[in-house]
Amino acid sequence: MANVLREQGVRKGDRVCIYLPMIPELAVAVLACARIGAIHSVIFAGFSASAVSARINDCECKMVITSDGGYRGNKNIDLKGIVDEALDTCPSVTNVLVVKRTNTNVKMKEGRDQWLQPLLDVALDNSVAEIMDAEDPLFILYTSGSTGKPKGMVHTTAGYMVYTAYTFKNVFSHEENDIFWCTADIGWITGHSYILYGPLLNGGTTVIFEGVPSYPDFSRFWDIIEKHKVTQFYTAPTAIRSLAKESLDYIQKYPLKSLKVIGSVGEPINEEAWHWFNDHVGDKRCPVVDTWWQTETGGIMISPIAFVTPTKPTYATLPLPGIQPVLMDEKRNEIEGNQVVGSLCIKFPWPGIARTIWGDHQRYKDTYFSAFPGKYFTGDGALRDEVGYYRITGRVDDVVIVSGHNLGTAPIEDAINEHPAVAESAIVGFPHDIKGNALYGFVILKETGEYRDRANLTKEINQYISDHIGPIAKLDKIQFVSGLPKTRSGKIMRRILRKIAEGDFSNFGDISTLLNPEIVDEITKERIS
Ligand code: 7RM
Repeated sequence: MANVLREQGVRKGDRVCIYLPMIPELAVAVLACARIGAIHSVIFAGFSASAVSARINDCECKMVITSDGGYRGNKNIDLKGIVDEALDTCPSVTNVLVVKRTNTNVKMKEGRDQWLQPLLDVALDNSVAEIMDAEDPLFILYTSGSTGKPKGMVHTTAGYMVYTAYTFKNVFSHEENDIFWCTADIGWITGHSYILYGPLLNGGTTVIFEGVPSYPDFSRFWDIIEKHKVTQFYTAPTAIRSLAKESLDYIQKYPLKSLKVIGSVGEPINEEAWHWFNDHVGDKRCPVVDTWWQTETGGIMISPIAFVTPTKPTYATLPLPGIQPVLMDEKRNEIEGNQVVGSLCIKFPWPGIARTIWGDHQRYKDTYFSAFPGKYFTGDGALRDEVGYYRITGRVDDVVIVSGHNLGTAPIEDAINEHPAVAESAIVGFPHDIKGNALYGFVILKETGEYRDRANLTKEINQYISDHIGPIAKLDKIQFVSGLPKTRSGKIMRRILRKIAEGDFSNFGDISTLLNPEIVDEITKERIS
């Protein structure tokens, strides 16, 4: 593959965008770029044509690697068609390589598009690795920006690889012959770092899964763990919650004895989900590593080290050796001591930190280094408990001030999720004449049917909040919904919910990164005024 890329004129420093489903060719394309010093930019194969074209134009890649199609559950996605549409507005792209996956009929543009396999068939099978400087870019990855233009985070050859290798080996206690499975998509940083680079740099075996946890049924994950004797299983709270609301029969059929360590990433894991994961997946025997990190950090920053750090539900626990987190107050002072809350910053750089935003170094400085001068600002809030363990409470912008009280929406959601009828919830603030802000809750119910009486349920949910947090955190409005607007990486797009709660339907901004844009209409129609 490296030879094919060189043959097609790709050179060190050139950008190559990769828009592929979770097939081996995706890993091969990424690694081939790394070998020849080309900067890969993987675009998640669920992004729309306009999102693809925005990313291509930002990094001005020469080449796109895609496929005739991809499967998602029982759906067939026309990836090549999406690329064709995107490329109408992408003058930098001269070359498109197409992997055959679904045997869908696609249009091939003369002089631009070629099938990959015939090129591989005639390529030489030895290729000299390009010599790189430690600080040469390895890849660009766009963050699923909740506002504005996506940010192309730039990671470097040495720093990123050192950091992913180090964190992978230690956090997951990786040993020879382990079978590591991270359920993320390679289109996200979690897939880059812990499907590809981390495991492979350690000579490990990594599972690539093309599919969804619910197809053909809710046993899929457990079936794969059993089939491949997976030793470390790394997934997201959103997946855990979606499986926890189904019958236990789906998981109890599987002994899952091969598992040694289980991990969570992507958002705060609520208490109920943590226990379900620990009890039913880890069998109370596997350490749960709740790993906090970001696209920008390259690898895991705050996390238990399996078999070393005692775990605590909902806590990411301690920074990894070499990482120095600090909590800051509104006056930009460092908060000392324990049992405190603040904005999470990192005091000193580490090997895996993103070096810049592609083409916009000023934006990089403004976004990460200006709120708290001299420190890297994560955008997250955290608390430090009595022994110095960290719990990430969510984005700092998810704080709502109600009657002068700072309320984090995440702990309120935790409380609601404890209610036996609730599957998932999201809370936002909306302007209120007296309190300044009040709280609006969007709640998904489990499909048990026990709780038909919505008015009663509303009272009970507020009672839960009262009991867990205090009456101040009670919700003014509760709307029962069938889903929440989520980005493709499972993050709730709260700015949309905030607008709906406010009653402002004029401009939801860019919703092209939503997995389920249709839900926005449903929620808007049934809004409680
Ligand atoms: C790896 C990844 C980053 C944001 C981050 C947090 C949230 C991630 C956790 C978490 C609580 C965790 N990269 N986040 N992991 N919050 N506990 N273990 O997700 O760039 O896509 O997102 O995700 O808010 O700032 S990301």
